[in-house]
Amino acid sequence: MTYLPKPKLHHPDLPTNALGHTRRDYEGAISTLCAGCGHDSISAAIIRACFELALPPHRIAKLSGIGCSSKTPTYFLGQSHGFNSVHGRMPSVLTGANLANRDLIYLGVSGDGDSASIGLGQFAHAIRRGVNMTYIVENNGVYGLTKGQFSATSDRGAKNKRGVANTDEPVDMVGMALLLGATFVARSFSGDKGQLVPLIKAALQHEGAAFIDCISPCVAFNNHEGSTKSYDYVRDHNEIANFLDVIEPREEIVTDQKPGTVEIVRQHDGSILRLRRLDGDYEVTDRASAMDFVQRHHAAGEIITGLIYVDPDPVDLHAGLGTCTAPLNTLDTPLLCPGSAALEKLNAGLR
Ligand SMILES: Cc1ncc(C[n+]2csc(CCOP(=O)(O)OP(=O)(O)O)c2C)c(N)n1
Ligand code: SF4
Ligand SMILES: [Mg+2]
Repeated sequence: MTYLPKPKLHHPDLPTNALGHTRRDYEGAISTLCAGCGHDSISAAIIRACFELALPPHRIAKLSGIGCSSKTPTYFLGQSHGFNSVHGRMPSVLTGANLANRDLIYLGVSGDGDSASIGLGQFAHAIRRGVNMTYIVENNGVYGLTKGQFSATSDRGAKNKRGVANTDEPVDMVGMALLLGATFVARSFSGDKGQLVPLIKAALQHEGAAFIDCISPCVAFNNHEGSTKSYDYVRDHNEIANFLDVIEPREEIVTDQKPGTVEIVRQHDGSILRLRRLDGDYEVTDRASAMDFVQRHHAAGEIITGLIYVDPDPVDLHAGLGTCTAPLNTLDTPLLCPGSAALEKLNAGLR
């Protein structure tokens, strides 16, 4: 059995959000992943972020590819739209859905194999087109579902469970996302929910291509000594660049930090990102210096986590294409089929 529904009963005093929903209203089926898998912590962070933002579940569309990571949408947002696509093909399905109905909030969930190996081309084009989405890669450096082969994000020299070292250079998803023009780029760790939840909240409110590379240890195949995606390794090499608070437009910004250590970024939708810098003297809105910062730390063997880059004024795919603002399924026949005179006029304009 692969689908275990959760019992509906819950404590009557559970806190509710602005919509009157409890956290339980954002859950899905019971997870069938291995106990301790990082992916389950990411599902919990997504549930918390959507609950705290009081997003209407029916306005969210969750899409994934194939893999343990891509199974996770079954375990959260059980009242939202869902589409489990083919291995590596989630980005094009999400792009199509977004073009047809821009009114939904798009959440793409993928794995490092799904996005950096078979799906690298799809990932690249969805990001460079600026599809308005939150794209989370649950990065464990292996193909977990097919029993632990190295994926394209596995570091050169990292050892598999049998002690064999990887000989290939890794694909750095954060570096790729920055290069491809993502307007929101972050990295986090499934073991740090305090960092991950605000990043997901900010990404969901970002009106452009938001990418989060979330390191998510695979306890079955990649959590041993010699792995660079294990809980211990990531904890020892995690260099936290900043802490993020997401402030709703109506809230007051209060800061007791020294000038220069706090950066305020107002996103297009009015939400405010308050960044407390721990490391790095670069501007989070400067793509070139963000790339330099990530590369320098990568060369030193450190894993930078936090909000790495944000463009507060993104241009999304719809703005670029000048598409109509209404979802296509709401257009009526006269609009969809305006008659031969309108067609003649259109054709004349193209001659
Ligand atoms: C076209 C195709 N090729 C290969 C597979 C076999 N396959 C299933 S999942 C997977 C890798 C999944 O790895 P990842 O995306 O990292 O997810 P994880 O299980 O690690 O979370 C592969 C190769 C497949 N299902 N379809
Ligand atoms: S095999 Fe790895 S990735 Fe898959 S559920 Fe188990 S721990 Fe998670
Ligand atoms: Mg994987």
